[in-house]
Amino acid sequence: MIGQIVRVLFAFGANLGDRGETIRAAQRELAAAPGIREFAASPLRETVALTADGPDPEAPRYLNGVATAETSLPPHELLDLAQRIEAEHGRVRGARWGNRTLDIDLILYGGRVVRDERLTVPHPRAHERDFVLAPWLDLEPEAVLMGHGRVAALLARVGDTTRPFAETGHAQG
Ligand code: A4P
Ligand code: MG
Repeated sequence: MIGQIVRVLFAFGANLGDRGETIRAAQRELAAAPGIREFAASPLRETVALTADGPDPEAPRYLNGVATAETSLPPHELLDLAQRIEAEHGRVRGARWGNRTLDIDLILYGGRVVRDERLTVPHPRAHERDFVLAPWLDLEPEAVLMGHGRVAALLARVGDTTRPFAETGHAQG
């Protein structure tokens, strides 16, 4: 059977452990998974933790990044895969928006809208988060977020508090 090929956008976040190594390892696993191809990851950015009470400069900082890919997997199978990889990297589900070793969110699944108890796509908060928009803009300067417009304009509106992160052992482009 020939499945439909859909373009997707993932977002990655980590603020515990070896953040960069965890995100890069998770991305390698995703890129190698059956049903995923053309995987391309952004540079990572260091960001202030956004908690349920707002930005917390005292909390461990996050590294955040995004990646695009093409997939033949249905959206819920992609979520299963992402959650399996989160669990392998020691993700413990505690408080909402609490510290974590790895978070993988599905931001876009082609042009599809999905809204059920497990999955909301497009991700409902992506348009207001510099830690999603800034690395996305690094990867795709002309990117457009379905329903919200150009990523460059969205980032200008929310303001960019992220900082580039120099990865050790990461080849320069
Ligand atoms: N779920 C629904 N839609 C999606 C989706 N599009 N992608 C469900 C992934 N999961 C989705 O997520 C809870 C449930 O959301 C999942 O079981 C899945 O079925 P979770 O990862 O267990 O919990 P969470 O991530 O704490 O919750 P939530 O509401 O998704 O949080 P957000 O909005 O992802 O925010 N600050 C910085 N600087 N950087 C960050 O990356 N991340 C968060 C989490 C908070 N603060 C942050 C960052
Ligand atoms: Mg999440």
